[in-house]
Amino acid sequence: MTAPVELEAEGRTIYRRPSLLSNPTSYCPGCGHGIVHRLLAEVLEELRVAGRTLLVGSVGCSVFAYDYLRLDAIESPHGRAAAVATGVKRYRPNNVVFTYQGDGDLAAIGTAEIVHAAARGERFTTIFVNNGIYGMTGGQMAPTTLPGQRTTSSPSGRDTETAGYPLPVTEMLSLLPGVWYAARTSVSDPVNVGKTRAAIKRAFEVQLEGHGFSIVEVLSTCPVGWGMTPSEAMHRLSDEVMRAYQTGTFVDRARRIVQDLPKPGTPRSITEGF
Ligand SMILES: Cc1ncc(C[n+]2csc(CCOP(=O)(O)OP(=O)(O)O)c2C)c(N)n1
Repeated sequence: MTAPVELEAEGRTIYRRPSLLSNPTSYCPGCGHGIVHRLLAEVLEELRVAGRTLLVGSVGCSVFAYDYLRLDAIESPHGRAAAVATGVKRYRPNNVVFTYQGDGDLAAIGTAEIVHAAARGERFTTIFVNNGIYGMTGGQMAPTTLPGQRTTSSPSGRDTETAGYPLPVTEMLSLLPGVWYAARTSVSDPVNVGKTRAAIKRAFEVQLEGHGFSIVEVLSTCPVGWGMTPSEAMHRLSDEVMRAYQTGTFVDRARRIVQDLPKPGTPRSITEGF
């Protein structure tokens, strides 16, 4: 069934599907990727840059972005999106270039690529969808999995003795001077979806202003991988996940915002939260 392009209630338009978004998607019910796709479509339409935007796809459920966003796209091998985007943006500096990556792709196999692209201050944007798990391959533990979280490869829960603590990628990258914008948001409810939209827009503005690397990490859901209903997954995201991962803008150098990163002992900090 094709969803309506526009919905009205009481004479008002309450939903309009962005023209950049094709429909329907094949994501599982309750998956956050569809929400992030819509926000990307809205923002790129609003900024009027869709015609010169190039999406660098990755591997994982995130890969379907190139099916659902009517943008030019290039696919990269698992983890290598930041390296591919580096080449594309350097060769075509007038294009708006972004990578769309999951946490398995960006924070595991692709760690080196993202860290070095950020360190070099490459002038592209990364949309990093963190659902704390390898979604596409069946729900294995990722570097972002919370301590104690059961996954198919940590059936008794992530043991920090052997598997360490989750990687706070965006805080780590925000320390690098080449990183001009770094924020973490969530799709847990309409208010946070709105904040995610604002962060995605700001990240692209930073690129359009000609500055260095920009990244938005979006805390998201994987109900099937988490073994939950869509509604349970949304509750887990707003309770457990958002308690562990601080949201907000860590750095926006063009606006001279450099947030003090949480120190151990600070409530909701990246260490205490876990
Ligand atoms: C080189 C290589 N290694 C492993 C895989 C298998 N693989 C496909 S998707 C994936 C995990 C993706 O997880 P994530 O990036 O978190 O995305 P999600 O599916 O959760 O959106 C893996 C390991 C692969 N395709 N290529």
